[in-house]
Amino acid sequence: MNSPRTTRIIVIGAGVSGIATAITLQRAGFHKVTVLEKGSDVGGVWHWNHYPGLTCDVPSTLYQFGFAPKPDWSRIFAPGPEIQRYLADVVDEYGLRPWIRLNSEVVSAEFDGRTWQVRTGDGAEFEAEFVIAATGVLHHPFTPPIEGLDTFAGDVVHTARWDDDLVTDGRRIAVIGTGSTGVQVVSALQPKAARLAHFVRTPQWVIWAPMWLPQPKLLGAVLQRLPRANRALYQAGLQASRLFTDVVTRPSWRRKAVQAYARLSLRTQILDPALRTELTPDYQPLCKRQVLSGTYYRAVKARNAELVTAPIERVTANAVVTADGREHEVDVIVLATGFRPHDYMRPINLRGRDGLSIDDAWAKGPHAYRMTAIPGFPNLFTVLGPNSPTGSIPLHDAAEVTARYIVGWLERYRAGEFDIVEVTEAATARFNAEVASALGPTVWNTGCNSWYFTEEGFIDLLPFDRATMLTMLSGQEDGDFVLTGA
Ligand code: N01
Repeated sequence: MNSPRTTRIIVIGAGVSGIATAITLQRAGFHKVTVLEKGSDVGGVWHWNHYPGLTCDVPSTLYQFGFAPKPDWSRIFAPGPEIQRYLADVVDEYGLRPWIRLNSEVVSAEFDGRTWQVRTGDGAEFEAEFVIAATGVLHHPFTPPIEGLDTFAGDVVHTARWDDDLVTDGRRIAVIGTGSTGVQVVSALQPKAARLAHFVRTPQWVIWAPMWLPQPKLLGAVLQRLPRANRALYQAGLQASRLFTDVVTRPSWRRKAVQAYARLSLRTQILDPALRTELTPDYQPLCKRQVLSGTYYRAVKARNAELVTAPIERVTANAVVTADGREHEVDVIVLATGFRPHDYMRPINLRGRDGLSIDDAWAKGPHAYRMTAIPGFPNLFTVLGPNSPTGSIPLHDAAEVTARYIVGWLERYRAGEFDIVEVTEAATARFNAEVASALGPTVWNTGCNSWYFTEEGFIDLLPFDRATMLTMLSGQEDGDFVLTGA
């Protein structure tokens, strides 16, 4: 019997999906793995984001790896720094550090017909049989092209690149944007601001939730002593999360119930009719990525706060000017304006078979086979790539399931079954047609603008439940791929 082939693998990114991938590879006995990470530490979004008020609005029980459930979260909804620490701890616990090269931004990855040639910004070069892109979705901050923003004399900061030295207490603050981030940062900054103006272009439904609830210490202590119970709790959470998928993927009584709760959250907390009108969206709850907060409505009602719904016209040296002619004088502008989520892997000069660039391959928007394989890009896979279930299924779980699927291919390569694997256009088109049809009855398709939409107007999410995802990624269907060599 032949000895297993050496398999060199480059993983791009050491965030949630990169860590899940590296550990899945490690557990399958792959040891020639290099993880190239652009940031100065692991953690992905949890490394880059450290704005005031950063909290995970997904319960911690579901926002962790199945192979490393943490027994003792401080809160039901963990604060950002604790999640970042958890991710770093997992990396240490699994001894991954020697594989990870920090401050290493991949600038090009080219397939030469046999192997991938990968280069980082500092000029280092790597060769590998496989590349796995775990580059994340919410990675590139979006700065809106507001006239005069660059002439503002005070401080301008994007939430995803927060300056920890920035003083906000006692100052006049403008926060632009009302997604999950805007709502969290407004709640955190308002109490100590001199004044806070929240610029809301499109109001959001904000579901009331007690984000501050501690996880009982006793529970943490018990789960620490009983790892099996801890894993069982995680599994129970995963099973329970199926109910949430149904809420977003098709009309159901559960969707109606959550939407009624969203409306109730607004009605019971905002009693002033004028303010309530301004805060009432003209689309269904859950259509955009749902925002949860137990403090936002209180913050915008405060005496030092103002909700500004008139469109922003321009920024001057000391003010944000709105279309109604008002000049809102401020000292600090906080851009909670989100990300460019569909720029997967870009601006890497990514070139697949015969020099095909990812920009050309995706001229009509990002698309992949089952979230992970791209025609024209042999021996390359993505984790949390196009159509990832960022709106319905726990993220860590989706990353682990995808990583296991990829490892299935790599094991076959290692066993010498093929040299090159590439998904076909036909299989990718078929998968995308299935997705498009299943997106019809989703709540994301009920008439709102959101970051889920690509520029081409497609909803970049997975409209299936977890069971379907598991089936979809349970084994390789050779008929959907071209296998060559060996
Ligand atoms: O970004 P967003 P985010 N003038 O894209 C507004 C995850 N997350 O950073 O709706 C005025 O949702 C824009 O307005 P509009 C989560 O998945 C998770 O808040 O386009 N406003 C919108 O209000 C989330 O969904 C956690 O009209 C402008 C806002 O900016 C995702 O990150 C915590 C504008 C952008 O909202 C992104 O959330 C935080 C302009 N020119 C975030 N341009 C967890 O707890 C844009 N806007 C896990």
